[in-house]
Formats: sequence, structure tokens, C-alpha cells
Amino acid sequence: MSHHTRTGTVPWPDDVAAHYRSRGYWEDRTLGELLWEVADARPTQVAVVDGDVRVTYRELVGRADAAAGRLRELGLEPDDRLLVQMPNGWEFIVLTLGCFRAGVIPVMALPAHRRHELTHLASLSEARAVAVPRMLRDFDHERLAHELVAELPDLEHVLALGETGMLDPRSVPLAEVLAPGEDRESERAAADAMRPDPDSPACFLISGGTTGLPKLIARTHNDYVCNLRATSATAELTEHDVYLGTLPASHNFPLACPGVLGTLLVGGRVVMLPSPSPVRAFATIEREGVTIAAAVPAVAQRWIEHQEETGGASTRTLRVLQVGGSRLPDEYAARIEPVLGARLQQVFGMAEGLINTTRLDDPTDVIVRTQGRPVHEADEIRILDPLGEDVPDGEPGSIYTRGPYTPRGYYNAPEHNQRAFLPGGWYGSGDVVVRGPDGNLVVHGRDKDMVNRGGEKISAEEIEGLMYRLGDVEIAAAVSMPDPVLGERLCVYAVVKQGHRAPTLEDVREVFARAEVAAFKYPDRLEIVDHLPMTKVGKIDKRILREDIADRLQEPSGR
Ligand code: OOB
Repeated sequence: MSHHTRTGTVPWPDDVAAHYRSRGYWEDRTLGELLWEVADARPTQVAVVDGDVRVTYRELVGRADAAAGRLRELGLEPDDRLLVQMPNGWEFIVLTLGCFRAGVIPVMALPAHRRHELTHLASLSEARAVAVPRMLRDFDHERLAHELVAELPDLEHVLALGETGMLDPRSVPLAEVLAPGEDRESERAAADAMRPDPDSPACFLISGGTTGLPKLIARTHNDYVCNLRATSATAELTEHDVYLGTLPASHNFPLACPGVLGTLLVGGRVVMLPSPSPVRAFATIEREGVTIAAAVPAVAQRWIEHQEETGGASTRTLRVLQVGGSRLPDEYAARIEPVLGARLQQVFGMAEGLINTTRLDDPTDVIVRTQGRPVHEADEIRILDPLGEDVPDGEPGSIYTRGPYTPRGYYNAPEHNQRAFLPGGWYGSGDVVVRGPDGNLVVHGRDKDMVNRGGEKISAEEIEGLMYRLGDVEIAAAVSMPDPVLGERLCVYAVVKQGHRAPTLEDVREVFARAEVAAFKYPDRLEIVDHLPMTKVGKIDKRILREDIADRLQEPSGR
């Protein structure tokens, strides 16, 4: 292992790394210094818009440098992890860039995460600090953060976003960390001196995951810059673009495909919005002249329907609508361009690396019916049958990939890496795809035990583990059920212990609430059964369960 990758990460083999370097896929530049170059070329241009707040490029990098210095003053050293759980706003961006400058690694938690997830992410990453909003949607994040500090030995500081007067005295006000500096030149020089190694992690992303609890994915400066350049190219992003950041920005898609970071790297403008509701999104598109946005299919559907019903605000400036995170039904895909006036770009990607997109000049048929092809010329793909043989084009198989922005292992997870990666470093995402003769992929299904609820990934194993907290449950199986809005919802089948009372869905949700789990993981439906169908090798036959619940939903009384 080379000296600059941190313990627990899996580096690319030396010869592969040398190849990526010699071809220029890895530039050996940090995200922070690249951003400074962009800012130096357009200091007075607005980089970030958040409601009435408009941050110029000069101010953005100035604040990021000042924040880098303050993180250092707090005692955060290069390579220390900062758990970041922030809503979409300018503060998220400045804090993230401050981390990039200081070599502190942000761990990208979701706003929906609760104690169950945050405890796991903080301990797995050995985070030394956590950044949260004081209060968001009636939830007291600041209090939870202090409870975590009390429980976790590595976690010391809570950085809290909110009115200073009401802060818990133990919190560091985020407003102070992110405030403009006093002396730009010396803060810049100080931040330059903290420059991290481009092969070190820029951030930790959270895997959708099929195991009990999510894994961390260390994305290096080199790999992430590569990811940004390649996705910016297929979105044909330029400095004239205005990107609407409306999905939770800690997801890889809105963060970096090309997302917030890609837009800043080309000198464009980012508009942050905390929720994708059509009324506010459309008003913002119109007011700010948004040219590109990213949505999950459920959001794209709402936008189409809203526009058809109201014909209200104008999305005239919207050049591209990227849709990904789960399968976009062809019917909706066909309506995006006619209704919203934007070119559709389908995006089939993963936090683990590989991003596929349709190209803007592809024939309509490709744009509407496929999830595109890899964004980078060095992305390698294999599509394998269950015996590990390559399948011919046109036949479904499991996708495996390697490339310059697909890390070779999860962080600190050697046993899991044995299963998730094939010899030779091929990452298997668990998606079943068909490759057409033109190289475009169509996602057919999955062979991983996960539920994709409107783009939020839920591990079946994690849900089943939580089900046993109901003392009455003998055995439980979590499966997806079809849903017209979210694509999939979460259904749990349960066998009740002999002589015990059958729990209700309300009982289940209460137990999940008590376990302080993210709300998107609460089961949507509970089916009590006498026994579960088994496969020949003695595993629960989830295919039968998925068919069963789909059938039940068809019945008139099914919902
Ligand atoms: C994105 O990333 P993750 O890590 O939340 O989830 C990855 C998984 C994929 O393995 C696949 O199962 C599913 O999400 N997925 C899609 C899809 N895009 C993602 N399934 C069908 N069609 C699509 N277009 O979801 C993500 C990361 C970067 C860009 C876009 C999405």
C-alpha cells in the first residue's frame, strides 16, 4: 500500500494507477486547488445561490479557506473525519470545500439519518466532529449530536447550524466556522500549506448497501475529479450553466455527477434548494434561469404532472433534466422533453463509482429506453451469468466494473470486499443489465437484496434485523413491492412465534421509531404468514414473495 492512502482504504494497483496518471485521467490536483483556479478566473461571479444569499467565487473560496483554518484550530488534523449531516444550503458547500482545503474528510450522511445510522457512521469512520442543523423539520439534531458525543469515544465536537443565541453552549456555532476571514492572503497561504495528497480521500460516501449497515466509500481527490470531468462532459456543462441542487446534496448524484461540485469546477452557478417540491422548484428555475437539474424518477414524475396540471411557471431555461437513482419508467421518460422542454439525460450510477449516462445527442429512442453507457473511456464493464461467464449483448447478466473513479474496496471492510469484488478488482453492483449492440445499458432488475424506495436504498438484511426487536417475530423477510409513485416500497413478511400475538404495521413502525431509524426505512406494509417459501438451498425465496405481494396489490381490496 502506498504511503498516501489511509489505512483501511484499498488502493488501485500501482500499474493501473500509473496508467491512469500517464493518460491524464488522474491529474494529481486536489479539489480545493482546482476550485481556486476557477475562482481566480471569475472572482466577482456568483458561484452559489441559496434563497436570498448569493456567494461570489471570491467569497466562496475565501470562506472555505477561513473554515479550513478554523477546523484546524478546533483540533481537526488532516485525515480526521467530520460527519456532515446538513440540509441543502450554501453552508453545506462552504463546509465541504473547507474540508477539501484542510484535508479533513467529510462523511456524507443524509438529513434523514437518525441515531441508528449516525452512530454506525460515526463509529465506522471514527469521526472526531459532527456538523448538523440545530433543528430541522421538528427534529432536534443538535441534541442527538451531543448524545452521540457522550457515547462515542472519538467524537468530540458538535458544529451546529442555527441562530447563535439558541445554541447549546457545548456546540461550536457553524456560523462562526463558516464566516468570512480577516486576512484572505494569509488564510489562503495557510490553506495551501494544508494541501492533502491527491490520492488521499476527499470524502467518504455512504453505500446503498445490501449488508446490515451501510459501508463507507473513500473517494480520492484524483478519482472524484475524474468523475466530475467525465460527467460534466456528458452533460455538456459549461460556465454558463446554472445547476439546481434539490436532491439531498450528500448523495453522489447531486454532489458530483456533475452536480454541485462539477458545476463549480467549470465555473457555473449552483442554486441550492432544500426540497424538490414542484412549486418551489419551478419558481426557482424561472427566477434563477436554471439550465440543468437532477431528479430521481419520483420527483421527475411529480414535475411532469404538476406542469401538465398547472402549465404554470416556465421551465424554458431548463436545458437538461438528469434522472437517475432508480429505474425511470419509459412512459415518463417519453414525456419529459414534450412537457418540461428539457432534454432528458438518464443516469445509472452508484456511490461506488461507475456512472452511465445517455448522451444529449443520442436518438430519442436511446434516451427514452436506455440508462446509457459509461461516462469515461477507461470504464470497464463485464456482464456475467451466475457461473461467471460473460453473456452476449442482448442477454441479461450481472454488471461488474473497474475504472479510474471506481475504488477497489470499501473502507475498513476486508471480509465484505471479498464478496463485493471479484479477483482483479471488479466491483459487482448487484444490478442485472442488458447491453445493446450500441453499448447502451438497460437496467432489468437486481440480484442484490435491497429495496430501492424512490431512489433511497434500503438493505433487506438491515430491516430484517430490526424486525427481531419485536419479540413476537419468529422470522422476517423484507422485499420490494411495486408502487406507482416511488417505483418500489418496502413490504415485510413475518412469521409469528407459536402462541404469540401477531404484530400490526403500527407495532412495527413503533419499534422502528424507538430504534431511531431513518423514516424512509419504516416498512410500508406487513404481511403475516404461516411460513415463508424456501429455495432448494434453504434460503427464503424472495422472488415468490415479491410475486405474491404484487398479486395482492392487484386485488381490489389490496391496499
Ligand atoms: C445512485 O447511487 P446509489 O449508490 O444511491 O445507488 C446505486 C444503485 C445502483 O446499483 C442501482 O441499483 C440503482 O441505484 N440505480 C438505478 C439507476 N441509478 C441507480 N437503477 C435503475 N436505473 C437507474 N437509472 O443511485 C446514483 C449515483 C450517481 C448517479 C446516479 C445515481
